[in-house]
Amino acid sequence: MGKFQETGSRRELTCCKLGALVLIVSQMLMRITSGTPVPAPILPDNCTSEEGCCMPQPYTGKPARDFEGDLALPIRIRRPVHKLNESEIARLERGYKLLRELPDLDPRSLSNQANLHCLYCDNGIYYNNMTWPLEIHNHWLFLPWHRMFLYFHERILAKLLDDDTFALPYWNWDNQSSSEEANILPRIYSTNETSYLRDLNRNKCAQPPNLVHLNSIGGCTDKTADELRIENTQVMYTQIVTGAPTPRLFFGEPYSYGDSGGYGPGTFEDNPHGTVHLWVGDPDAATAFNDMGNFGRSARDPVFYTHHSNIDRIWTIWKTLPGKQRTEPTHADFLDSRFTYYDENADQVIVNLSQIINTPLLR
Ligand SMILES: [Cu+2]
Repeated sequence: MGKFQETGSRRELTCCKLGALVLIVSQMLMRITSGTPVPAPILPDNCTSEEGCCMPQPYTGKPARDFEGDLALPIRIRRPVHKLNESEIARLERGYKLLRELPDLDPRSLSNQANLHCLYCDNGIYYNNMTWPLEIHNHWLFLPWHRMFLYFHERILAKLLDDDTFALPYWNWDNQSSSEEANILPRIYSTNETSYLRDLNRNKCAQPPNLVHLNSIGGCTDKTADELRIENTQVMYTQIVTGAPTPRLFFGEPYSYGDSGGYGPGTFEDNPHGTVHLWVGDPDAATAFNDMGNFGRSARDPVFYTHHSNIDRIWTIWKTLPGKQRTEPTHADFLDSRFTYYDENADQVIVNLSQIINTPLLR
């Protein structure tokens, strides 16, 4: 099972440097020679998951169709989770209650959405004749794949709630204000024992009122709240502003059809995205750092979606920062990669990556 931040810019190669060099060179050669966008996998037929992440069989939905977007949908505005009002909280609770009540055979259930995320990372999908499994982390597909995963998660909740205005909230962990409770694990996701937003596998040191540690390597820290506010601000500034002035630095290394993934995360994917995952996961779980800290189970925790809602938001903000290169990659292997998801009706939909960066289309 893959752990967040197993690779990345912050990790020193302490052994096998020669082996790593050979691997990197062969990766670069593969990138030069492969050069085609990732085609849409056939779900669940392409599944090779050894972690039991395959989607329900047989597939009972309509034949997979190309995503078109629905311009008749209302524009949804995502709000900070610590500022939701009572009716918004009740709606969110009800949505996750309905989601958790879906049967195991429904590909929209919370556990099957987690399985879909698992499939796209933990060696779950091998294309015919390919040496490496498809991987959507640690390179430039990370941000767009997760944006669309969230899009369908939001649409599934909206359908269950019969409310097309439903929008996911975002966990505003980048906000270090001492007068707001933005940078703690959201209370509505953590403090009520009967809440449908809770998850039992979490780090005991990630409970409110402890502040998030954006430089976390998992587990606890003895830093004070003031120290954490300063360090968190520094992390945001170096990872999003000074350390990521180009698409390659922010999104990560190129990834084409058939490549081995996992060697080139962008600054943002690594930290704070990966560090927040690790901070929330339970270091003492049977599989250390479950649920949030492992690819295979992270999307079982409802906080995953509010965390990634903030990732999506910061991606949008990054594009507005000064500098002429704060744009999405323009290579066809990026723009024309295609992914298969399940929509709010449990039908398979194939999305072209260029649609994912077209936010008006996503409403
Ligand atoms: Cu992920």
